[in-house]
Amino acid sequence: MTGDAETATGSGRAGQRSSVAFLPVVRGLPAPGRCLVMGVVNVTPDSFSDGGEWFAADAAIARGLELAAQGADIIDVGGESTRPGAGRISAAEEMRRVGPVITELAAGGLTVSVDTMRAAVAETALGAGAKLVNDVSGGLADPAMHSLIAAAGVPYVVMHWRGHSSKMQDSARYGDVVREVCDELRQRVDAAVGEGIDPALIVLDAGIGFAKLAEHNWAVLTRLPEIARLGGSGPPFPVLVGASRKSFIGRLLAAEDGTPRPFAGGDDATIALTALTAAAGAWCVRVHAAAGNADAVRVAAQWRRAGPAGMARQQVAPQQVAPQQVAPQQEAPQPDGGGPG
Ligand code: PMM
Repeated sequence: MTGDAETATGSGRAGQRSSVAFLPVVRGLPAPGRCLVMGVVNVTPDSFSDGGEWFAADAAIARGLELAAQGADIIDVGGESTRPGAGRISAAEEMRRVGPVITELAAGGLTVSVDTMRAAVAETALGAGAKLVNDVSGGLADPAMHSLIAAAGVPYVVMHWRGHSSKMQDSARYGDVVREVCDELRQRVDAAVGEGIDPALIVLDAGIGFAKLAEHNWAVLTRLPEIARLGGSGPPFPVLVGASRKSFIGRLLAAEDGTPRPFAGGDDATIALTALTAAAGAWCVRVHAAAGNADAVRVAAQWRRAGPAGMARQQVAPQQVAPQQVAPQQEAPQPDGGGPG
């Protein structure tokens, strides 16, 4: 483990330093100048959040297209459920589930990510047109993952993870959850960079609901800027937030008798979290329903532009805010298309 976030970031991320008004840009992915919306398509019979609704390939493809039409910038396709207590499926079955869905969505011009912990599945997905690998284990589940990502040169989500779903909630024990999440993420980032992954292609995720109780989820959600800098003072990594429909929302919104709100009944609260986390600088939110979240990220972008940090940035001469200062070798942020007011 290194003692400083700068160690892992090294020269590759120099210049990706951003003020609160800047959003990181990840090479090869959409850069609309606001927090991105990642729509979830779980090609599983048993995911907690959508209960197998998109298990058939044609239903999953239709859902991906629908999410994109509702404003999702990226479609995240996963074949293995990670709900607490879930067992594993074979790699062959995982590929069978996600392969045709990714092929079809990518062929349709959508930006697709694959949600997998397996290098072999990631490789198949990249071959089918996926542009981003979303690894909830940050490389812990499959030692071949980092070298595959390094060779492919694609963006890579490193999530905080303490073990497979079958017993991950046993590990939901922390003294200082934010510090421990930062330390453990830093180890994964160092391992990834050590295997040749470009730090500019790494996205961090604190792993909401993964080995975390409600109090842990709220702590990390409210301290995203610290997570982005891995608890140090180096440049921030882009941060992905996956809070959508998770059980801590259902518990917050429980009925008077304590019965948790069913998962789909958490969509409005998810939108509220999207607005809050996007305003705090999240790079992307991973959600099950796109439309309201697509509105929320636009509200948050305007909030950031209109706020003191955004105003200060507008007062700086243009040559002082050249795109390279935001993200070298990457696209300049583009306006979101929304006018003033
Ligand atoms: N959560 C789930 C699955 N994949 N990926 C990332 N990066 N972050 C998450 O929080 C995350 C994930 C589990 O939720 P789901 O069953 O609703 O997809």
